[in-house]
Amino acid sequence: MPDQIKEHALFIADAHYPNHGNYFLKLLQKIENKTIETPQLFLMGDIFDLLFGYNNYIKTFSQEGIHLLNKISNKLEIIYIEGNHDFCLKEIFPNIKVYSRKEQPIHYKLGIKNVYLAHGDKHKTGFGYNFYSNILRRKSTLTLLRPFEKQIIDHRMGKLKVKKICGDFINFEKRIDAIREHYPKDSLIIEGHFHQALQHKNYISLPSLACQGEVGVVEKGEVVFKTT
Ligand SMILES: [Mn+2]
Repeated sequence: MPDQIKEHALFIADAHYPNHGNYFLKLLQKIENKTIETPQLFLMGDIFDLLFGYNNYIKTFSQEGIHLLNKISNKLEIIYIEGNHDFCLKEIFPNIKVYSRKEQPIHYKLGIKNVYLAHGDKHKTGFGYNFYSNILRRKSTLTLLRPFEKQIIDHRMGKLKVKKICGDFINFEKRIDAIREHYPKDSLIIEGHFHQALQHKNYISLPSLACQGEVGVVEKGEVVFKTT
């Protein structure tokens, strides 16, 4: 039996911390000091602009966020769905339920409705993307790259910092319909990744915390978008 998504559960997606604002850190502080109360926190991927396990240098960019998230995870149920910018996270967050791209979608229930959660880069990404992400998201690759880590990571971080991550997605409904084909018609699909903040039929494209400054909140059994 799938777990329930609880009333007042919080969905955070695509914060791209720390390169695209510190909304994420502010939000964590509000959860920690109980300004925001939630029984369940879903992190929907690309929360960090670049973070992966088996590497100490990459953690230095996001230390405050990592530390606070770990602290909160001692007393709050947190589900972390990895994105294409944050992966191999199980070793960084021992008290968080972390799901890799391979393990997605995650099946939950919202009332009697079946809900499928994924970051959003699972389907319709093509061979190149799958090849690249399968190789990259591996402990062996990350270990192998370690001697060059500073150059590679500094270079990547520099590019990510100036990358334009907000904007409209052309033909988005067509893309959504292609994703919807992989799921039962009467289910609800919730994803991040596209930064669009909209619902199309049974598909919810969560707001990006970095772009819209909003999160998803469950109110009276429905997911609504709210500024934090
Ligand atoms: Mn993404």
